[in-house]
Parts: sequence; C-alpha cells; structure tokens
Amino acid sequence: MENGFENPIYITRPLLPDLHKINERLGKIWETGILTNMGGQHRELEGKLCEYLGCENITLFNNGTIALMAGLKSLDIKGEVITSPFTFPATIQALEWNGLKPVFCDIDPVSMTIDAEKIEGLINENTSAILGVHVFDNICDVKRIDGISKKYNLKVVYDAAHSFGSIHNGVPIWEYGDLSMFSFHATKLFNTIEGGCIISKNSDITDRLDMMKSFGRNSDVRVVDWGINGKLNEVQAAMGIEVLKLVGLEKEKRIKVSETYNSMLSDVEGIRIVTNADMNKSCQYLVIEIDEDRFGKSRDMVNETLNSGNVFPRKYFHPLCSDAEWYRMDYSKNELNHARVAAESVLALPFYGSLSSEDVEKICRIILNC
Ligand code: T4K
Repeated sequence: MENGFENPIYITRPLLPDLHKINERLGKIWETGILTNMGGQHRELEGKLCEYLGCENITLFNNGTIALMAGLKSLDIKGEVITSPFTFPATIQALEWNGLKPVFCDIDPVSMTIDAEKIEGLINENTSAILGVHVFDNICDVKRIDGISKKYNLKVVYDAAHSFGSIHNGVPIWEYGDLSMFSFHATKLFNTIEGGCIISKNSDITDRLDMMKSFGRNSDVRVVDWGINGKLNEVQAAMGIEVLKLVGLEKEKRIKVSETYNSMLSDVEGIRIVTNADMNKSCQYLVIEIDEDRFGKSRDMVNETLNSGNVFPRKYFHPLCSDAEWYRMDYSKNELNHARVAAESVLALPFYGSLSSEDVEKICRIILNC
C-alpha cells in the first residue's frame, strides 16, 4: 500500500519490557503480599530515578495530574496563576482543583512555550505563581521567568510532563523553579503505565508531598496536612524499574527516527519541525507546524489524508484550553494570537523507536503528496 499502511500507525508505542522480567518482579510482589503503600518496588524505583535524573528528592505519584495538583497545593498559593493555554487540559485542571484561577498568557511562536515577555503585563495583586509548561520538551524561558518571579515574589512551577530526563544549559530541567512535575503515562518516553512525580531542590517540599500523597499522615499516621490518595502502587513501580532500563536505547532509536523525518521534511516550504531530539532531550514528541498558505494544504487536510492512510497523528494541543467551554468567556480572541495559530497548525507525528525508516519515509511521502 503506497498510500497507506495495512495496520494502524499511532503517535506512539509504549516501551514494554520483557514479560519474563515483569513476571519475576510480580513474583516478588506476590511473595510479600505488599501491593501498594510504598513497598520495596516503590523504594527501588525512587532510588533508580534519583540516580538517573541526578536528583536527591523525588515524590512518586499515581499519575502526573495528581502530582501537579499536590505540587501546587504544597506551595500554599492562592488567587491567580499565569499559565499557557497551549497545553493538555490536566495543567489547567490541576489549578482548578486547587481553587486557583488560570490566567492565560500567549506563547512564543517558535518554542510554543509561555511568552515570558508577556507575563509581567498579566501580574496583579492577586497573582501568586507562574505555571510554565515545557511543551513537547521545548523548554520555557527559565532564566527570564526566574527573574520575574524574584521581582514580584511569585512561585514558579513547571509542568514537565514531556521532559523526562531533559538537560537544559547543562543542568537537569528539574533544577528550575520551585518544583517540576513529570508524567509517567503509558504514552510517555518513560512509563509506569500511569504515574508521575514531583522533583524539587527543596526537600521540605518533597517531604511534605510524601505525606500529602498518603492522606496527609505523618509517620505516626496522624493527619497533619492536606491529603489525597496519590500513591503509585507496587505493580506500577515494578513496571517502571524495568522500563527505565530501556530508556537510553529507545532515545537513541528515536534520534534516528527524527533524523529521517528531518531529512524528508525540514526543507519543505510551509513545514517547520517544532521539536528536536538529542540525548539531552526527552525525545517525547515529533511535532510539525504547517503553514497552510505556504504549504498549500492545512494541518487538518494533512491529518485527514494521513488518517485515510491508516496513520493517526495527534493535534496536540487543539483546541486551546482557553477555548474550552469551561473557560472561554473570560478570554477575548485577540489576547492569545500565537497560541491560536499553534493550535490550528501543529501535528504530532508518529514517533517511537520501533518505527522503521521505511515507514517514516512513507508517512512523509503521504504528507508531501497530500
Ligand atoms: N501536562 C501535560 C502537558 C500533559 O501532556 C499531560 C498528559 C499531563 C500534564 C498529565 O499527565 P498524566 O496525568 O496523564 O500523567 C495522552 C496521555 O494520556 C496524556 O498522559 C498526555 N499528557 C497526552 C498528551 O496524551 P490522549 O487522550 O491523547 O491519549 P490516547 O489514549 O488518545 O493515546 C494516544 C495514542 O497513544 C493512541 O492513539 C495509541 C497510543 N497508546 C495509548 C495508550 C493509552 C498506546 O499505544 N498505548 C496506550 O496504552 O492523552
């Protein structure tokens, strides 16, 4: 099938360890009878992740959304939080569950992260924090955001759901801001099926989160803080330990896949590759931006043509969070021009290590001939 594939090609394929290795770990879990509540697998994964990510403090969670909710709660912030509308709904929902008002800021048209130049204009006496999203592992303007936060005494939280293991300016990405959230969802480079974590340089924050994720109880099981059930269970942790061993090789393979996409698409008029892949990046997504006027076809047309060839990219992130029924009345269309353009023109293409160069070339030919 020159114009398509027999079997569907999705945006990603989760990293799956050898089933025997998982069974061995399941055997250990069965022997102990400890299925959750921070058992041996959980402790082992915490240690392995600290080693891999170069951090000392980590709190594991049952998913990235709950991690972000708890992370925001741990900072005791109130009022308004300036954030990006160009993100997955979870970013905004984590604010809402904390009773915090999202104030949407436009994005930089190149990186597609929050436009740091426009943040100051949105600050008022109710502003308590900035919530940046390292969207597609394009890193926010962390230095400038740091400067703004110091000037106005604001907290800084990063939604680093897409940035597992990313190094920026020679330092791990979690070193920026008060805390960062990473997602371990099945669709992420590193997965625990569902899962996530908060990393902070400040051990007071991670100690507090360790309590908060377990009903706000201290070691005497007295409730002494805000609480929720945010625990990662032993089976998820076992999965994580085995998946982590595969991450390095998977990144190398994804870099090769990205080179093939680059060779086919980077010089095409009207197509821009928004992401980049190297060993310092998470290699999470491969996203293109399509300029309809210059390419001659819209993002939606390209998407439909790919779908008819059994290829299923994703329009991450469309519609904008600010355009969801829930929020839209507060925001006029003009304020978020770059974000609106991005939402109409991006396409996250299939991107995973086992995608062959022949398949990538075929996907690119479908795009080019559409
Ligand atoms: N912040 C940001 C910026 C995020 O992007 C996310 C999540 C979060 C916060 C919240 O983190 P978590 O609470 O999820 O840890 C997917 C993921 O579910 C979501 O984690 C992710 N971002 C988002 C960008 O993508 P959907 O609704 O697009 O997923 P779905 O089910 O359509 O999957 C996409 C494709 O992946 C499928 O077409 C096939 C493939 N797939 C999917 C699953 C679930 C598999 O091959 N295997 C699987 O198990 O949200």
